[in-house]
Amino acid sequence: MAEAAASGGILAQIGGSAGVAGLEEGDLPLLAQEIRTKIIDAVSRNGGHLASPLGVVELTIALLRKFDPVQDRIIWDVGHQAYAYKILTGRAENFNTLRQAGGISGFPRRAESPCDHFGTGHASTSISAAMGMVMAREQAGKNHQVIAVVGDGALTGGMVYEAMNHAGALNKPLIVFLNDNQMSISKNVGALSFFLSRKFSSQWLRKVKKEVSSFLKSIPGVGDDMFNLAERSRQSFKSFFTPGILFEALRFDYVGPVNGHDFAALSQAMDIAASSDRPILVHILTQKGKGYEPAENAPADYHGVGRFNPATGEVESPGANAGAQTYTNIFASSLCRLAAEDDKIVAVTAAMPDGTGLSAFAGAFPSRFYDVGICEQHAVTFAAGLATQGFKPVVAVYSTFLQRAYDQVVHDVCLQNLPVVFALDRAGLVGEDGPTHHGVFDIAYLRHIPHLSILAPRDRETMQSSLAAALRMNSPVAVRYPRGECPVMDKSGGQDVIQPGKGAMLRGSLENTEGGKLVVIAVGGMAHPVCLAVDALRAEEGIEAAVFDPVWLKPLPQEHLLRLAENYPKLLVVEEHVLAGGFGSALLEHFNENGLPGSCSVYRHGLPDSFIEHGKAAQLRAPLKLDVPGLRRVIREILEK
Ligand SMILES: Cc1ncc(C[n+]2csc(CCOP(=O)(O)OP(=O)(O)O)c2C)c(N)n1
Repeated sequence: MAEAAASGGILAQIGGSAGVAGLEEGDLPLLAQEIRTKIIDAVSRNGGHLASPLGVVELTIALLRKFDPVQDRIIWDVGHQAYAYKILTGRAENFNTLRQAGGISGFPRRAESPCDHFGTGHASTSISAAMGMVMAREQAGKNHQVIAVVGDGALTGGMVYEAMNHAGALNKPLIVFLNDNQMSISKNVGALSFFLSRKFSSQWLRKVKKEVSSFLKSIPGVGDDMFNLAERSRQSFKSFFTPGILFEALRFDYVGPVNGHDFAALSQAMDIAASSDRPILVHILTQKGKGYEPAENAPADYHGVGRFNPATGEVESPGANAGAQTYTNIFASSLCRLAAEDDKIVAVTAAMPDGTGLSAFAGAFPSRFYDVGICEQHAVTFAAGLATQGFKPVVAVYSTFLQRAYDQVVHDVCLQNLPVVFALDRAGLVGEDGPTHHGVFDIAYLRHIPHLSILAPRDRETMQSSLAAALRMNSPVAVRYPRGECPVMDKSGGQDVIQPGKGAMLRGSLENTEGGKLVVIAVGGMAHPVCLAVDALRAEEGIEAAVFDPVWLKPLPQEHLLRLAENYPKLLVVEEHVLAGGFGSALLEHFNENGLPGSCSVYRHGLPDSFIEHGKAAQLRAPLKLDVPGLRRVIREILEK
């Protein structure tokens, strides 16, 4: 392979995973280096996950030397770390299209390759899916391997234990590789992370050893013998208390920890795993960001990054919008301001302190901040518990991740009418992370729940006042806001959100004194592009349309809506959310129940009944007509109807 390396690299020569098995061990470090270069190159151009994929390069190579990615079923938990896997399973050539519209997805996808056996994106699902595949294999009498690769962060999600509990009882061959880098996105949290990193070992073990020893010695007659036996036992106190005991209690065999960057150790671990006839967990230690200094030094910053200079690691500033305030920033600063005045406000995140902006709160109010790990279900019920005791919890969570805590929202929070505020970030299209991460279902999965109010701020001012209004309510409230820059808009909305069920007229008037034919009802972040579209239509085409922002998606601003329906011939709802069950649906239901003035027609514009692919948010919005030019066309078309 030395020649191969000379003639364009090992990667170019091996042509896929089959070639990896044939390589000599001496060639593997060079292959790992080439893969890292390819990952850094693609991510520096397109943005994406970096530190996690870099950490599993050797593990991926070792996996593919032992297992067949088509016949065997390899499942990557979360899936953001599977870049090397993609490169080695037929996607090296177009890997540079990573996360681009029409290009390689940032996550495993069944439609993308026969080697992607299960689509992932949300954490902690891999062992459950693997268990389904294990039992399907048993039903079919086949003998391929089923393998889940799961991070220590994903191990903080309860589904992992539900699946292991099941696996341990069924006792069929299943391989779990625990990729332990001691990091979730930020530093991993929880008792388990202490356990895995053996932080309990020194002081705690000495104490346990002392106590157990004196207990054994104190047993009359046999105590000394038992103590000597324990001392001589194959398992010393220290090795007895390995991370293995947790998994062994769930009836998994445990192997490890194994150095995840040492090919010889990994190869041995693969052999042991492959020869197991029952559930086995192999504990692999890896370093997040391995092989790229900036990511090794700041793994949380390089968990997910925008475009950057690969030579220096310096992340590109986003051009003209550099320094722009995002909805997340406004949420973070508003929350800190409100919390300074009210010590009952506490904040909860499910492993996303940076993404949700709660790091600022954590710094200012460390004793009132809780990172519970990647467990949205627990986060919600935990907040419910806090609320029963007089606290005002704010659960900051991405719209897409709250999906998995639906029952906790219904049963634990809303049924008991507890004052929990859900700060729903990333509501709408998120861009390159794609369909697993778009937050386009939350209005539908929340608005039918009794007691719950929903606010959708449109700009900086309403963002601040919405959070304040939500915290004043003595009941559950969701505040949904999109990813990205939070505009400053000319209509002051500060007054509008103080009273539930009152919206704001942004262009035109409720009475339609202008005599317009159409009012656009723009939900949350859509208000800004809708106003730009309406302003352009007026200035450039002489077309008149009004704009109303409901602010409150629930309770509906009924009185305002009725006046609009009485005064305008056409109502058009615009929302970056699926049409089914969205705000437009709510409006139609309302008018169906309460009567729509005969002269008025209602139109809806939002997302179709399909999953939206990955790509730059602007590229996704254009064909959906959710950008300014598209909105202009939609408004014009409806006016012409
Ligand atoms: C249900 C859910 N909540 C939150 C996230 C956001 N998220 C993506 S990766 C990640 C950390 C995963 O840590 P780990 O499993 O240890 O993988 P690593 O990145 O360290 O390789 C989190 C919290 C998610 N993907 N799914």
